[in-house]
Amino acid sequence: MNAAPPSSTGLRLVDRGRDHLERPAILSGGTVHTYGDLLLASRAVATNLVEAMLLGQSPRPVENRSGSRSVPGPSRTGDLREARIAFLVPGSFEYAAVQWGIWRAGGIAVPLSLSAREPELAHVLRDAGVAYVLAPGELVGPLESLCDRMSIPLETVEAILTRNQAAEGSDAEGPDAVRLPVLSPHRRAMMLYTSGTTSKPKGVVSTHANIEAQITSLVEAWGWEATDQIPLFLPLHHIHGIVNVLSCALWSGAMVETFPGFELERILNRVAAGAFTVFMAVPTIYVKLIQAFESADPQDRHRWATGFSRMRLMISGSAALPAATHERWTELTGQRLLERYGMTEIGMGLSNPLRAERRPGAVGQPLPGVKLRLVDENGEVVAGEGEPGEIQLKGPGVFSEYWNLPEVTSESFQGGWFLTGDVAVLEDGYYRILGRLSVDIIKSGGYKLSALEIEDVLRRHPRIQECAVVGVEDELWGEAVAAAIKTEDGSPLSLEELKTWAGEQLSEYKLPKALVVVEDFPRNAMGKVLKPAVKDLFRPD
Ligand code: MLC
Ligand code: AMP
Repeated sequence: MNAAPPSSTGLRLVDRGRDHLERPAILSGGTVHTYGDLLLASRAVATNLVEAMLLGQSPRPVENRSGSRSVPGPSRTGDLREARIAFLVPGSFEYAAVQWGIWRAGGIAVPLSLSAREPELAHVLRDAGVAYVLAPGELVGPLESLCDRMSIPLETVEAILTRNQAAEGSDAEGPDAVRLPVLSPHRRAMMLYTSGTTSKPKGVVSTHANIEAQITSLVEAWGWEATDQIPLFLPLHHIHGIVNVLSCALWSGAMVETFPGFELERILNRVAAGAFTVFMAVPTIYVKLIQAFESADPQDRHRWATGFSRMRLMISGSAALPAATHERWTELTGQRLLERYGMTEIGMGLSNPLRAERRPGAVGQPLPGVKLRLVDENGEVVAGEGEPGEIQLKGPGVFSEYWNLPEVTSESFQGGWFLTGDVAVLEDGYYRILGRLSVDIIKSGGYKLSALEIEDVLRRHPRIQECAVVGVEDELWGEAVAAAIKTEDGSPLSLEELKTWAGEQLSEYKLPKALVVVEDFPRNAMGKVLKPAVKDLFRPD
């Protein structure tokens, strides 16, 4: 039985918005949108989606990892019953309205990457079995022929937002109005595509309960308040932007200011104007900010430093923050960055403390609700400090399954512990990340890339016989994609030529930044390419 009050959606993130109806939620495109606006707009999205979907095909219910959760059967209320709804929407008020709207209608939100090329979008739409696609008018063009070929309905965000707007919270919906479902937190909510040890990205499925646990853990650990104001410039098909920034802020009644991307100058001006209390970014962004400081005139440096120094909290994550970058940032702004560690499958796992030492080069301790252990190469839980091991993790924030990949899912868990593939060590009470078990995962500017996915594309080049992709150390990107190739006839191929060709199939940020043409690859006795030795090919002498 659901004990929620009659006006409840069953989703605490959405229901909490009613406590802040008049407060600003999202500043986007120069307009302030309140929580009341967000509730109204998300309700319009939900009811319009339900109407559109009920008129069309009924979505198929699906089994989860344990196979135990049943999806509600047909009811008088309109319920998308976990249909996958994809949306290609830049960070904005409309993004939040669409995400909440899909949730309120009982769908699974599948945010698409704005950088994705057509074959990448096609993989997600096909793999997820997407039933409906939403995009703003200006982005519909590139999706039209794809959706047409795949017979997936495509609608503009403008249309789905404006049809049949009903008053939020009123029970005065007419007899013909769609009644939205009261949702169980154990329903699937979101699918994020993540690259990794398989060539094609996998769909990471999280339930509403998982997302809520990820949010509440961070709200507690980082002291989120309704008075907080945060800029949002990270991509919104990844957990960093979606959960840590957008959802934590909206849970707290705080305000988010959206930017179409990392617009350095505009963001610095807003920082100098004192617009933000909290700031979250990946290490590459801190490197870019340091470069901006170092080439600015003293007046600008002073304005920006004052803005940053007044914030109550600045966080770095998604990739390793070099201790030197951490320290340089403190010299420039007086801020001690708080570094934390996370992953799409788990939310955030480890964090330096809000009110105690924030140690450069370390990621702190387990966050509230997170149980963590390190396991060595022999499968033994490490006994104590100083012994490295793979991070294995349990907790209510851990995802439910990789979509349609039951075997991959079960191989990713051992006795209920999720195997992250990251290696860490505990030193003097703080965990430090040492690296990853797989050489095929590359973290570039906070994006996780699969060497296997990039190799699969490069291998299709008519002149490439064989190739090996690796991540090489890079001051700006953390790791940069580098490709070693063997051409059919030993003829040269330029990086630019390769990028132009591969750029049709791969997002720009996956394209190699360095290229060598080799006569043969370094191999072991079995003939297998030795990736560590391939990395050495890119080391400056
Ligand atoms: C852009 N480029 C990249 C890149 N981003 N190349 C490699 N890696 C990247 N991450 C390319 C551009 O395509 C362009 O190519 C060139 O680099 C210069 O681009 P730019 O305009 O200077 O880059 P910018 O637009 O400023 O983007 C940089 C960035 C962005 C750091 C803002 O990459 C970004 O938003 N990263 C964050 C990703 C993220 O949110 N990850 C979280 C995943 S969740 P060319 O060829 O034209 O020169 C996760 C869990 C957790 O990790 O713990 O949080
Ligand atoms: P993603 O799959 O995009 O969610 O990326 C998750 C991965 O990012 C983790 O498995 C780590 O390898 C890496 N990561 C996240 N935060 C940190 C950090 N603070 N230090 C080092 N690596 C990190």
